[in-house]
Amino acid sequence: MTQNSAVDPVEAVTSAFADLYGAAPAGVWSSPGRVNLIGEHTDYNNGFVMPLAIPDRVTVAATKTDGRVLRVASAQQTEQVQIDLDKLEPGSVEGWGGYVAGVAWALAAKGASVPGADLYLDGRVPLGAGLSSSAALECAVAVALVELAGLTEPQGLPLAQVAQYAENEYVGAKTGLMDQAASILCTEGHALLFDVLNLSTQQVPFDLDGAGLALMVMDTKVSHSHADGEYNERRESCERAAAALGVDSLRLATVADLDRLTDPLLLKRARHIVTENDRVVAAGEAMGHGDWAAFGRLMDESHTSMRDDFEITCAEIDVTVEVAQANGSVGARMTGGGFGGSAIALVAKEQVEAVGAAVLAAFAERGWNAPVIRTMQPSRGAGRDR
Ligand code: GAF
Repeated sequence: MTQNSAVDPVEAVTSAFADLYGAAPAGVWSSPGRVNLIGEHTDYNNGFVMPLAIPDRVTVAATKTDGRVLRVASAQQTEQVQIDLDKLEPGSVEGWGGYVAGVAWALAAKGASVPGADLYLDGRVPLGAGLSSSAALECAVAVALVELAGLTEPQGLPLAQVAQYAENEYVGAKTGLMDQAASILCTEGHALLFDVLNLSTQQVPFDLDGAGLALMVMDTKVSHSHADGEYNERRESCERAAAALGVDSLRLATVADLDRLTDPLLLKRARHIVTENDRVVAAGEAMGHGDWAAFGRLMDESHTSMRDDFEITCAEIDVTVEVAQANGSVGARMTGGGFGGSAIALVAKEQVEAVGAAVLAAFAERGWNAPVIRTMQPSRGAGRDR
């Protein structure tokens, strides 16, 4: 994916739309990627997560048409996709267009009357970086189509659930609700504490500048091809562990229950989920009190649990985290589904350069491609931009 970051995305899609379709768009909408601060693989176990929206977004210019077709073009793709709204069924459109088709299909499945439309997309969430580019795409299209359809519902969490339904049932990726909820619900300057069991959310103020901190996001540029299979395997292991414990989901299990698991692998998988849920709750409290030392310790412990119990990290991610920790990070961990992607580190502002240089040096020493290292602020969720 190319990142045309020199040009404002709203201007970029507005002019590209006009060039392609011959008139200005009716509107422009966008939705962000996310980093998850803590709470990994807990969402599909009905647990707790704590993501924030990143500044990278997918932006879409769109206009309703009279036909029954979605015409979709993208700044990052050479081919235009045409989606026949009357012939949608799971998997009928493959590749990137499948996420757009999936959202139209999911909205229709929930009773919405989706109109024909012309769309022009600009996706600036890097692909394969563990920053949730697919949810950003789904949610940008979802907010645009709902408004073009003249609907006031679904909005908020129900709209995130529509986007998740598209991903689960149309695209066929059995992911949890975190990424879509983050993309729709996050607000600037806050982390989102989300309880998936009760579908309750809390916006926790996350004032990095006020605390003298920076959030480093380090994209290792590694994305392992077996990641989807491993993700599904972890999900199944969690379901088996919950069944063995006689609970609906691991959210309802406690550390004391773990002794009853006789399969050593299921024990490790379940231990990650049960302890991670406790860590997210504790992290929410620590952030609320501005106790950054405690928050950072929980990040470090989360990483160890992902590495040793859930076994979803990889060498490049572990080295990134270890180097950040060795260079004075407040806390560091992998973010996202795993097997590559990005690590995050909470770092005193004056340490950012030293941590970044040390990570780059560690990668160079090992002959690995350089990671992309940035700092990010908690940003706004999905919405209309023009
Ligand atoms: C991916 C999934 F899409 C999320 O639902 C979540 O499970 C995450 O991996 C791991 O926490 O981003």
